Amino acid sequence: MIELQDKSVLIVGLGRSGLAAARVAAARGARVTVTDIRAAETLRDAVAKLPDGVAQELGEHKQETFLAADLIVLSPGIPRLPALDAAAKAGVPITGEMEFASRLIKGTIVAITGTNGKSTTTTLCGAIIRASGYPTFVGGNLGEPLCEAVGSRAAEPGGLLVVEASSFQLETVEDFHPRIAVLLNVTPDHLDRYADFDAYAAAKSKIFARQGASDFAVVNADDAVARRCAEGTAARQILFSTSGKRKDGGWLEAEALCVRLRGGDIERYPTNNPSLVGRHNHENALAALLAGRLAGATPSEARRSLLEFRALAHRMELVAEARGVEYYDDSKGTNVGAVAAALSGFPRPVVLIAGGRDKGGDYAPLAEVFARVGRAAVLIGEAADRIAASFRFVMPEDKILRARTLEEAVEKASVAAVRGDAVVLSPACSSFDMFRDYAHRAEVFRAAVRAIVGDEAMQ
Ligand code: UMA
Ligand code: ADP
Repeated sequence: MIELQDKSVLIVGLGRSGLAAARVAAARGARVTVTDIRAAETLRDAVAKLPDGVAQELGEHKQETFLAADLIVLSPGIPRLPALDAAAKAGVPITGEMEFASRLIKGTIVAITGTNGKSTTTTLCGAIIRASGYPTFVGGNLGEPLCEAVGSRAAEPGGLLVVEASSFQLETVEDFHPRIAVLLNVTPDHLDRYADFDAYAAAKSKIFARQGASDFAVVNADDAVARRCAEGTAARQILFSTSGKRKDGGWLEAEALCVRLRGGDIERYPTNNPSLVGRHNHENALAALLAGRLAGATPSEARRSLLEFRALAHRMELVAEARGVEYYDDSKGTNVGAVAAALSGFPRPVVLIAGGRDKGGDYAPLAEVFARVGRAAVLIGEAADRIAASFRFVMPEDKILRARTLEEAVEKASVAAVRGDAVVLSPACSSFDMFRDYAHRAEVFRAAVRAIVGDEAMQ
């Protein structure tokens, strides 16, 4: 447990993480300052929620404030800043919001990372554990920062915290110690933040850094990079696979997700939940089942939670059907691996709406999958040229369309689609060139679809 009384704590970023961290630090007697690059006018809502006595430096980051702090707590989205480099050089301790929270938590942590599937797996695993009767917190990168759990029953001994951990959050971990750490997959993403793919994978590997021999590392045996990331872990490895039969861990049979732990009986779970279709969702379900069972959930509650699970919003969500064309919102498909997984095995020809802010990855693996299911593509945003350059190898030029806005893209996609097709927004990019975030992008998509198909065709 860290001592914060009378310490000078600087919180960088006043989004969800910064606000929660400021509250926690202030409640423990720290002298808290928050700094955010955005101007005060745009931060009014967050400022109103700050506890009394928290100092604010908004619209700028002042180096002298960084140098004067006893501890700096970063929001995950904060990039490398000159003021941070200076503080690090001067020996000021710097940590991230998730690590900061974990130093104030005594409950058992189940942490889940991977390039894709984190939110689905975290939500399902959280439901399985909660249904089994433990005081449970479910959050992290999923939305509710881990600081929100501090002081709750879940954070006390006997409680469980199911935490989605992003690479950004894992960059700064030191004492963060999951009893169960899950690594789903590692494919290129966020290459605009990391020097290269190895640096990104190294951040993911940090989920295992503090684990010991009595902990568990749940790892996707089918993903060579994930296996490599877990190589050095001191924890007991529990592997799962959707491509091969295993004798222990997790695997897939014709009609069942199979789990066998520590030489026990084979448990069989159903695969027929329509919200968990596709090989990638079977991976997520196996990981959630293994982590949940290792954390103490019962097989009957695990089975029930698996059957009751409903897909999260903006993950291949059917939003409308009109004239035999289905419209899907997969706005959360923000990298090549996610979109490739969503499209591979897709049962209809796809008119894909993709593009946005480029993250420096290679679109060729997406083009390869798209070649099998693609009817046409409508490209938007800053990445349009790079995606077009890859798609040209698999699709005639006149099937690769451009649009200046998402509304225009939906119009063009609707014209290109024929009965039996699907129009899918699955951008393979982040949204920040045109939208606030992926949820805003989804909202605009839904409104644009509604404008074309009418209210009665919406789901
Ligand atoms: N800011 C500065 N200085 C800078 C840059 C940004 O002050 O140089 C400020 C911004 O003006 C803003 C604040 O920092 O006010 C935002 O901080 P943040 O980006 O860390 O956002 P939070 O609201 O704290 O949300 C974060 C996660 N965001 C990111 O990692 C980018 C959320 O994940 C997470 O749900 C939340 O913490 C709670 O844990 C979102 C995300 O996009 C969903 N994650 C990435 C992903 O999934 O790919 C990693
Ligand atoms: P994350 O939280 O890691 O972004 P989500 O569970 O929100 O993951 O899923 C985001 C998108 O990634 C989904 O719409 C789906 O297309 C794809 N996806 C989900 N699970 C996997 C997986 N295990 N492997 C590859 N892609 C996946």
